[in-house]
Amino acid sequence: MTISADHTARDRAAQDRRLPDQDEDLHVEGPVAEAVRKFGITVEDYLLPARHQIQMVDQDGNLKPHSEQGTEPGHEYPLPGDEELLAAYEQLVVGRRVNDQNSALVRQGRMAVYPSSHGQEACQVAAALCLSEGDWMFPTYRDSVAVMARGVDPVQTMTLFRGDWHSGYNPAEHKVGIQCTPLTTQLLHAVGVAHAAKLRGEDTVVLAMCGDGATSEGDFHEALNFAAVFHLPVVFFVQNNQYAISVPLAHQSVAPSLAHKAVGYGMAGERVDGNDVVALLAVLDRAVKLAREGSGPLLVEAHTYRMQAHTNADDATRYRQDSEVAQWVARDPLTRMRTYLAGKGLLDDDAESRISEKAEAVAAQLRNGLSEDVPVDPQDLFKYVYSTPTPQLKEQSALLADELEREASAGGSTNTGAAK
Ligand SMILES: Cc1ncc(C[n+]2csc(CCOP(=O)(O)OP(=O)(O)O)c2C)c(N)n1
Ligand SMILES: [Mg+2]
Repeated sequence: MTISADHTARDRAAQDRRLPDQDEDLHVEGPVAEAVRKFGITVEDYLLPARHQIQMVDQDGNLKPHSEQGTEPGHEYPLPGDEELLAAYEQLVVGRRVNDQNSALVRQGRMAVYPSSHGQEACQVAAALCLSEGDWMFPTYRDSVAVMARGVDPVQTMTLFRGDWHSGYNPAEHKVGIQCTPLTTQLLHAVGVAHAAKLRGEDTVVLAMCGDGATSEGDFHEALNFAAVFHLPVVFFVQNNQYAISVPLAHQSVAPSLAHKAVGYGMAGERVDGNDVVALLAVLDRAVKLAREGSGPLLVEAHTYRMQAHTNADDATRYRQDSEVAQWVARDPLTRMRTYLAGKGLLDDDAESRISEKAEAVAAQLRNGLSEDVPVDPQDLFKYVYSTPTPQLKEQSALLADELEREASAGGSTNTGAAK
Protein backbone atom coordinates (compact mmCIF):
# COMPACT_ATOMS: atom_id res chain seq x y z
CA MET A 1 0.00 0.00 0.00
CA THR A 2 1.35 3.43 -0.84
CA ILE A 3 1.27 6.09 1.81
CA SER A 4 -1.20 8.27 -0.07
CA ALA A 5 -3.62 5.35 -0.29
CA ASP A 6 -4.22 5.81 3.41
CA HIS A 7 -6.28 8.92 2.87
CA THR A 8 -9.90 7.99 3.12
CA ALA A 9 -12.51 9.70 0.98
CA ARG A 10 -13.58 11.60 4.08
CA ASP A 11 -10.02 12.83 4.72
CA ARG A 12 -9.76 13.93 1.09
CA ALA A 13 -13.04 15.79 1.32
CA ALA A 14 -11.76 17.57 4.41
CA GLN A 15 -8.56 18.46 2.58
CA ASP A 16 -10.53 19.78 -0.38
CA ARG A 17 -12.53 22.03 1.92
CA ARG A 18 -9.25 23.56 3.00
CA LEU A 19 -8.12 24.69 -0.44
CA PRO A 20 -6.94 28.31 -0.29
CA ASP A 21 -9.76 30.79 -0.16
CA GLN A 22 -8.85 34.16 1.27
CA ASP A 23 -12.44 34.91 2.27
CA GLU A 24 -12.84 31.72 4.24
CA ASP A 25 -12.80 31.69 8.05
CA LEU A 26 -10.17 29.71 9.94
CA HIS A 27 -9.80 26.14 8.68
CA VAL A 28 -11.33 24.38 11.62
CA GLU A 29 -13.39 21.65 10.02
CA GLY A 30 -12.02 18.22 9.19
CA PRO A 31 -11.25 14.91 10.88
CA VAL A 32 -9.88 16.53 14.06
CA ALA A 33 -13.06 18.59 14.53
CA GLU A 34 -15.20 15.52 13.93
CA ALA A 35 -13.25 13.36 16.34
CA VAL A 36 -13.21 15.79 19.27
CA ARG A 37 -16.88 16.66 18.81
CA LYS A 38 -17.57 13.12 20.06
CA PHE A 39 -16.09 14.27 23.38
CA GLY A 40 -18.27 17.35 23.45
CA ILE A 41 -15.33 19.62 22.62
CA THR A 42 -15.29 22.18 19.83
CA VAL A 43 -12.15 22.27 17.74
CA GLU A 44 -11.74 26.00 18.47
CA ASP A 45 -11.56 25.25 22.21
CA TYR A 46 -9.49 22.14 21.62
CA LEU A 47 -6.64 23.28 19.40
CA LEU A 48 -5.13 26.13 21.42
CA PRO A 49 -3.57 25.38 24.79
CA ALA A 50 -5.47 26.65 27.83
CA ARG A 51 -4.45 30.15 28.92
CA HIS A 52 -2.76 28.75 32.02
CA GLN A 53 -0.83 25.57 32.48
CA ILE A 54 -2.84 22.80 34.10
CA GLN A 55 -1.92 22.38 37.76
CA MET A 56 -3.97 20.35 40.23
CA VAL A 57 -1.76 20.11 43.29
CA ASP A 58 0.20 23.22 44.24
CA GLN A 59 3.84 23.17 45.26
CA ASP A 60 2.92 22.84 48.93
CA GLY A 61 0.96 19.65 48.26
CA ASN A 62 -2.55 21.13 48.43
CA LEU A 63 -5.29 20.22 45.97
CA LYS A 64 -6.30 23.39 44.16
CA PRO A 65 -9.97 24.32 43.75
CA HIS A 66 -11.19 23.18 40.34
CA SER A 67 -11.66 26.77 39.19
CA GLU A 68 -7.96 27.46 39.80
CA GLN A 69 -6.56 24.38 38.06
CA GLY A 70 -6.20 26.17 34.73
CA THR A 71 -9.18 24.40 33.23
CA GLU A 72 -11.50 26.05 30.72
CA PRO A 73 -13.91 24.76 28.06
CA GLY A 74 -12.22 21.98 26.10
CA HIS A 75 -9.52 21.68 28.77
CA GLU A 76 -11.31 20.03 31.67
CA TYR A 77 -9.68 17.17 33.47
CA PRO A 78 -11.03 14.78 36.10
CA LEU A 79 -8.83 14.01 39.10
CA PRO A 80 -7.05 10.65 38.60
CA GLY A 81 -8.12 7.83 40.93
CA ASP A 82 -6.36 7.07 44.23
CA GLU A 83 -4.96 3.78 42.96
CA GLU A 84 -3.24 5.46 40.02
CA LEU A 85 -1.88 8.18 42.30
CA LEU A 86 -0.42 5.67 44.76
CA ALA A 87 1.18 3.72 41.92
CA ALA A 88 2.63 6.99 40.65
CA TYR A 89 4.03 7.89 44.07
CA GLU A 90 5.75 4.51 44.37
CA GLN A 91 7.35 5.01 40.96
CA LEU A 92 8.40 8.54 41.90
CA VAL A 93 10.29 7.25 44.93
CA VAL A 94 11.89 4.45 42.91
CA GLY A 95 12.73 6.90 40.10
CA ARG A 96 14.45 9.35 42.46
CA ARG A 97 16.49 6.50 43.95
CA VAL A 98 17.43 5.27 40.46
CA ASN A 99 18.59 8.75 39.44
CA ASP A 100 20.77 9.14 42.47
CA GLN A 101 22.13 5.59 42.29
CA ASN A 102 23.04 5.97 38.62
CA SER A 103 24.82 9.26 39.24
CA ALA A 104 26.88 7.50 41.91
CA LEU A 105 27.66 4.60 39.57
CA VAL A 106 29.03 7.04 37.00
CA ARG A 107 31.31 8.58 39.61
CA GLN A 108 32.52 5.09 40.49
CA GLY A 109 33.35 4.40 36.84
CA ARG A 110 30.75 1.67 36.52
CA MET A 111 28.71 3.57 33.95
CA ALA A 112 30.04 5.82 31.17
CA VAL A 113 27.45 8.56 31.27
CA TYR A 114 24.12 9.35 32.92
CA PRO A 115 21.73 12.12 31.90
CA SER A 116 19.81 12.40 35.16
CA SER A 117 16.09 13.15 35.33
CA HIS A 118 16.36 14.16 39.01
CA GLY A 119 13.52 16.65 39.47
CA GLN A 120 11.73 15.45 36.34
CA GLU A 121 10.49 12.18 37.84
CA ALA A 122 6.82 13.22 37.68
CA CYS A 123 7.10 13.46 33.89
CA GLN A 124 8.93 10.16 33.73
CA VAL A 125 6.37 8.30 35.77
CA ALA A 126 3.30 9.81 34.10
CA ALA A 127 4.74 8.99 30.66
CA ALA A 128 4.78 5.31 31.56
CA LEU A 129 1.53 5.14 33.51
CA CYS A 130 -0.62 6.79 30.85
CA LEU A 131 0.06 4.00 28.36
CA SER A 132 -1.67 0.65 27.94
CA GLU A 133 0.21 -2.57 27.37
CA GLY A 134 -0.09 -2.48 23.58
CA ASP A 135 1.08 1.13 23.28
CA TRP A 136 4.59 2.26 22.36
CA MET A 137 6.97 4.68 24.05
CA PHE A 138 9.86 6.41 22.27
CA PRO A 139 12.18 7.87 24.93
CA THR A 140 15.22 10.16 24.84
CA TYR A 141 18.54 9.57 26.58
CA ARG A 142 17.11 11.35 29.68
CA ASP A 143 14.13 9.03 30.04
CA SER A 144 15.62 5.93 31.72
CA VAL A 145 13.23 6.24 34.66
CA ALA A 146 10.26 6.27 32.26
CA VAL A 147 11.63 3.16 30.54
CA MET A 148 11.90 1.36 33.89
CA ALA A 149 8.47 2.56 35.00
CA ARG A 150 7.16 1.01 31.79
CA GLY A 151 8.49 -2.32 33.05
CA VAL A 152 11.91 -2.76 31.46
CA ASP A 153 14.45 -4.37 33.79
CA PRO A 154 16.62 -1.66 35.45
CA VAL A 155 19.96 -3.28 34.58
CA GLN A 156 18.90 -3.91 31.00
CA THR A 157 17.79 -0.28 30.78
CA MET A 158 21.16 1.03 31.95
CA THR A 159 23.28 -1.29 29.80
CA LEU A 160 23.31 1.26 26.98
CA PHE A 161 24.93 3.80 29.32
CA ARG A 162 27.85 1.52 30.05
CA GLY A 163 28.75 2.04 26.43
CA ASP A 164 29.34 -1.64 25.78
CA TRP A 165 26.18 -2.56 23.92
CA HIS A 166 23.59 -0.88 21.71
CA SER A 167 20.72 -1.52 24.08
CA GLY A 168 20.14 -3.95 26.88
CA TYR A 169 16.55 -4.73 25.94
CA ASN A 170 14.58 -5.72 22.91
CA PRO A 171 12.42 -2.73 21.90
CA ALA A 172 9.81 -4.94 20.23
CA GLU A 173 9.36 -7.03 23.39
CA HIS A 174 8.64 -4.04 25.61
CA LYS A 175 7.22 -1.67 23.01
CA VAL A 176 9.83 0.85 24.09
CA GLY A 177 12.21 2.34 21.54
CA ILE A 178 15.93 2.48 22.28
CA GLN A 179 16.85 5.59 24.25
CA CYS A 180 17.94 7.96 21.59
CA THR A 181 21.00 10.25 21.71
CA PRO A 182 20.73 11.92 18.29
CA LEU A 183 18.13 14.55 19.09
CA THR A 184 14.63 13.93 17.81
CA THR A 185 15.23 11.00 15.47
CA GLN A 186 12.98 8.99 17.81
CA LEU A 187 10.00 11.18 16.92
CA LEU A 188 10.16 9.99 13.34
CA HIS A 189 10.45 6.39 14.47
CA ALA A 190 7.43 6.97 16.70
CA VAL A 191 5.39 8.40 13.85
CA GLY A 192 6.38 5.47 11.64
CA VAL A 193 5.20 2.97 14.24
CA ALA A 194 1.91 4.87 14.65
CA HIS A 195 1.43 4.91 10.88
CA ALA A 196 2.05 1.15 10.68
CA ALA A 197 -0.39 0.53 13.53
CA LYS A 198 -3.04 2.60 11.81
CA LEU A 199 -2.57 0.75 8.52
CA ARG A 200 -2.94 -2.54 10.39
CA GLY A 201 -6.11 -1.34 12.09
CA GLU A 202 -4.61 -1.62 15.60
CA ASP A 203 -5.64 0.75 18.38
CA THR A 204 -2.05 1.46 19.47
CA VAL A 205 -1.13 4.89 20.80
CA VAL A 206 2.48 6.06 20.56
CA LEU A 207 4.06 8.39 23.11
CA ALA A 208 6.89 10.33 21.46
CA MET A 209 9.17 12.06 23.96
CA CYS A 210 11.58 14.95 23.48
CA GLY A 211 13.07 17.96 25.25
CA ASP A 212 12.63 21.71 24.77
CA GLY A 213 15.84 22.01 22.74
CA ALA A 214 14.71 19.20 20.46
CA THR A 215 11.71 21.25 19.33
CA SER A 216 14.11 23.34 17.20
CA GLU A 217 15.21 20.31 15.18
CA GLY A 218 14.05 19.70 11.63
CA ASP A 219 13.00 16.17 12.58
CA PHE A 220 10.56 17.67 15.09
CA HIS A 221 8.81 19.56 12.30
CA GLU A 222 8.77 16.56 9.99
CA ALA A 223 7.41 14.24 12.66
CA LEU A 224 4.63 16.59 13.76
CA ASN A 225 3.60 17.49 10.26
CA PHE A 226 3.52 13.89 9.07
CA ALA A 227 1.59 12.75 12.13
CA ALA A 228 -0.98 15.52 11.68
CA VAL A 229 -1.43 15.12 7.92
CA PHE A 230 -1.87 11.36 8.30
CA HIS A 231 -3.99 11.80 11.42
CA LEU A 232 -1.91 9.40 13.50
CA PRO A 233 -2.39 8.38 17.15
CA VAL A 234 0.74 10.02 18.55
CA VAL A 235 1.06 11.99 21.77
CA PHE A 236 4.15 14.20 21.53
CA PHE A 237 5.38 14.74 25.07
CA VAL A 238 7.82 17.63 25.44
CA GLN A 239 9.64 17.89 28.75
CA ASN A 240 10.54 21.54 28.88
CA ASN A 241 13.26 21.45 31.53
CA GLN A 242 14.33 25.01 30.62
CA TYR A 243 17.73 24.10 29.14
CA ALA A 244 19.29 22.42 26.16
CA ILE A 245 22.67 21.83 27.80
CA SER A 246 23.73 25.49 28.35
CA VAL A 247 21.10 27.07 26.08
CA PRO A 248 18.17 28.47 28.10
CA LEU A 249 14.65 28.34 26.74
CA ALA A 250 14.63 32.09 25.97
CA HIS A 251 17.40 31.51 23.41
CA GLN A 252 15.70 28.42 22.03
CA SER A 253 12.26 29.70 21.08
CA VAL A 254 10.13 32.83 21.25
CA ALA A 255 6.87 30.95 20.68
CA PRO A 256 4.25 31.82 23.36
CA SER A 257 4.90 28.30 24.65
CA LEU A 258 6.17 25.07 23.13
CA ALA A 259 2.60 23.74 23.28
CA HIS A 260 1.55 26.54 20.93
CA LYS A 261 3.75 25.02 18.24
CA ALA A 262 1.14 22.26 17.90
CA VAL A 263 -1.60 24.45 16.46
CA GLY A 264 0.59 25.32 13.46
CA TYR A 265 0.38 21.67 12.48
CA GLY A 266 -3.37 21.42 13.14
CA MET A 267 -3.04 19.49 16.37
CA ALA A 268 -3.98 20.29 19.94
CA GLY A 269 -1.42 21.50 22.45
CA GLU A 270 -1.62 21.66 26.24
CA ARG A 271 0.69 22.98 28.94
CA VAL A 272 0.92 21.22 32.25
CA ASP A 273 2.92 21.64 35.43
CA GLY A 274 5.60 19.00 34.91
CA ASN A 275 6.29 18.69 38.63
CA ASP A 276 2.68 17.87 39.47
CA VAL A 277 2.20 14.19 38.75
CA VAL A 278 -1.55 14.47 39.39
CA ALA A 279 -2.02 17.04 36.63
CA LEU A 280 0.38 15.20 34.34
CA LEU A 281 -1.60 11.97 34.67
CA ALA A 282 -4.87 13.79 34.08
CA VAL A 283 -3.60 15.54 30.94
CA LEU A 284 -1.68 12.60 29.49
CA ASP A 285 -4.44 10.10 30.25
CA ARG A 286 -6.89 12.25 28.31
CA ALA A 287 -4.44 12.83 25.47
CA VAL A 288 -3.89 9.08 25.11
CA LYS A 289 -7.64 8.45 25.25
CA LEU A 290 -8.35 11.07 22.59
CA ALA A 291 -5.60 9.74 20.32
CA ARG A 292 -6.95 6.21 20.71
CA GLU A 293 -10.43 7.43 19.84
CA GLY A 294 -9.27 9.08 16.62
CA SER A 295 -8.39 12.69 17.46
CA GLY A 296 -5.10 12.44 15.60
CA PRO A 297 -1.87 13.61 17.26
CA LEU A 298 -1.59 15.95 20.26
CA LEU A 299 1.27 17.74 21.95
CA VAL A 300 1.69 18.04 25.72
CA GLU A 301 4.34 20.39 27.08
CA ALA A 302 5.37 19.75 30.68
CA HIS A 303 6.96 22.67 32.47
CA THR A 304 9.74 21.26 34.64
CA TYR A 305 13.40 21.78 35.49
CA ARG A 306 16.64 19.87 35.09
CA MET A 307 17.91 19.98 38.68
CA GLN A 308 21.33 18.56 37.95
CA ALA A 309 23.94 19.05 35.25
CA HIS A 310 23.08 17.96 31.69
CA THR A 311 25.23 14.85 32.24
CA ASN A 312 28.24 14.07 34.38
CA ALA A 313 30.33 15.70 31.60
CA ASP A 314 28.69 19.10 32.13
CA ASP A 315 29.35 21.87 34.67
CA ALA A 316 25.99 23.64 35.08
CA THR A 317 27.48 26.33 37.37
CA ARG A 318 29.03 27.90 34.27
CA TYR A 319 25.67 28.96 32.86
CA ARG A 320 23.11 29.19 35.70
CA GLN A 321 22.89 30.49 39.23
CA ASP A 322 22.41 28.35 42.33
CA SER A 323 19.55 30.67 43.33
CA GLU A 324 17.62 29.59 40.23
CA VAL A 325 18.06 25.91 41.10
CA ALA A 326 16.95 26.63 44.68
CA GLN A 327 13.63 28.01 43.45
CA TRP A 328 12.90 24.67 41.84
CA VAL A 329 13.81 22.66 44.93
CA ALA A 330 10.63 24.11 46.43
CA ARG A 331 8.64 22.64 43.52
CA ASP A 332 10.03 19.12 43.94
CA PRO A 333 7.55 16.61 42.47
CA LEU A 334 8.21 13.96 45.07
CA THR A 335 7.78 15.94 48.29
CA ARG A 336 4.70 17.60 46.82
CA MET A 337 3.05 14.24 46.13
CA ARG A 338 4.05 12.84 49.50
CA THR A 339 2.41 15.78 51.29
CA TYR A 340 -0.71 15.49 49.15
CA LEU A 341 -1.17 11.74 49.66
CA ALA A 342 -0.40 11.90 53.38
CA GLY A 343 -2.94 14.72 53.72
CA LYS A 344 -5.53 12.54 51.99
CA GLY A 345 -4.79 9.72 54.44
CA LEU A 346 -3.49 7.48 51.64
CA LEU A 347 0.08 7.22 52.85
CA ASP A 348 1.13 6.00 56.28
CA ASP A 349 4.50 4.96 57.74
CA ASP A 350 4.00 1.32 56.71
CA ALA A 351 3.34 2.25 53.10
CA GLU A 352 6.33 4.61 53.13
CA SER A 353 8.71 1.96 54.42
CA ARG A 354 7.42 -0.66 51.96
CA ILE A 355 7.99 1.78 49.08
CA SER A 356 11.43 2.80 50.25
CA GLU A 357 12.43 -0.87 50.63
CA LYS A 358 11.38 -1.39 47.03
CA ALA A 359 13.47 1.59 45.92
CA GLU A 360 16.48 0.25 47.82
CA ALA A 361 16.05 -3.15 46.18
CA VAL A 362 16.12 -1.55 42.72
CA ALA A 363 19.24 0.44 43.67
CA ALA A 364 20.95 -2.78 44.83
CA GLN A 365 19.94 -4.47 41.60
CA LEU A 366 21.62 -1.65 39.66
CA ARG A 367 24.80 -1.77 41.78
CA ASN A 368 25.12 -5.52 41.40
CA GLY A 369 24.07 -5.78 37.77
CA LEU A 370 26.29 -2.97 36.55
CA SER A 371 29.31 -4.39 38.35
CA GLU A 372 29.24 -7.53 36.25
CA ASP A 373 31.09 -7.83 32.96
CA VAL A 374 28.78 -8.10 29.98
CA PRO A 375 29.54 -10.89 27.51
CA VAL A 376 29.87 -9.21 24.13
CA ASP A 377 29.51 -11.18 20.90
CA PRO A 378 31.03 -9.19 17.99
CA GLN A 379 28.59 -10.94 15.65
CA ASP A 380 25.77 -9.08 17.36
CA LEU A 381 26.89 -6.05 15.35
CA PHE A 382 25.05 -7.54 12.42
CA LYS A 383 21.94 -8.65 14.20
CA TYR A 384 18.96 -6.36 14.88
CA VAL A 385 19.73 -4.10 11.90
CA TYR A 386 17.28 -5.66 9.46
CA SER A 387 14.82 -8.46 10.14
CA THR A 388 16.20 -10.12 6.98
CA PRO A 389 19.95 -9.42 6.75
CA THR A 390 21.14 -7.83 3.51
CA PRO A 391 23.74 -9.69 1.35
CA GLN A 392 26.32 -7.04 2.35
CA LEU A 393 25.74 -7.62 6.05
CA LYS A 394 25.98 -11.38 5.57
CA GLU A 395 29.26 -10.93 3.73
CA GLN A 396 30.68 -8.65 6.44
CA SER A 397 29.55 -11.05 9.14
CA ALA A 398 31.33 -13.94 7.37
CA LEU A 399 34.50 -11.86 7.01
CA LEU A 400 34.47 -11.05 10.73
CA ALA A 401 33.85 -14.70 11.65
CA ASP A 402 36.80 -15.72 9.47
CA GLU A 403 39.08 -13.11 11.00
CA LEU A 404 38.13 -14.05 14.55
CA GLU A 405 38.72 -17.70 13.80
CA ARG A 406 42.14 -17.04 12.28
CA GLU A 407 43.19 -14.90 15.22
CA ALA A 408 41.96 -17.49 17.69
CA SER A 409 43.89 -20.29 15.99
CA ALA A 410 46.98 -18.07 15.88
CA GLY A 411 46.64 -17.79 19.67
CA GLY A 412 45.49 -14.16 19.63
CA SER A 413 43.51 -12.68 22.43
CA THR A 414 40.54 -11.69 20.30
CA ASN A 415 37.22 -11.58 22.07
CA THR A 416 35.31 -14.47 20.55
CA GLY A 417 32.15 -13.63 22.31
CA ALA A 418 32.59 -16.00 25.21
CA ALA A 419 31.61 -14.64 28.57
CA LYS A 420 34.59 -13.71 30.72
C1 LIG B 1 21.07 15.90 16.23
C2 LIG B 1 21.79 16.31 17.46
N1 LIG B 1 22.29 17.56 17.56
C3 LIG B 1 22.97 17.94 18.67
C4 LIG B 1 23.17 17.06 19.69
C5 LIG B 1 23.95 17.48 20.93
N2 LIG B 1 23.05 17.59 22.07
C6 LIG B 1 22.92 16.59 22.96
S1 LIG B 1 21.81 16.92 24.15
C7 LIG B 1 21.50 18.46 23.50
C8 LIG B 1 20.49 19.36 24.18
C9 LIG B 1 19.11 18.83 24.12
O1 LIG B 1 18.25 19.59 24.93
P1 LIG B 1 16.77 19.19 25.19
O2 LIG B 1 16.12 18.75 23.93
O3 LIG B 1 16.14 20.33 25.89
O4 LIG B 1 16.84 17.91 26.14
P2 LIG B 1 17.42 17.78 27.63
O5 LIG B 1 18.85 17.34 27.52
O6 LIG B 1 17.28 19.10 28.29
O7 LIG B 1 16.61 16.73 28.28
C10 LIG B 1 22.26 18.68 22.37
C11 LIG B 1 22.24 19.92 21.59
C12 LIG B 1 22.65 15.76 19.54
N3 LIG B 1 22.77 14.83 20.49
N4 LIG B 1 21.98 15.40 18.42
MG1 LIG C 1 15.89 20.59 27.89
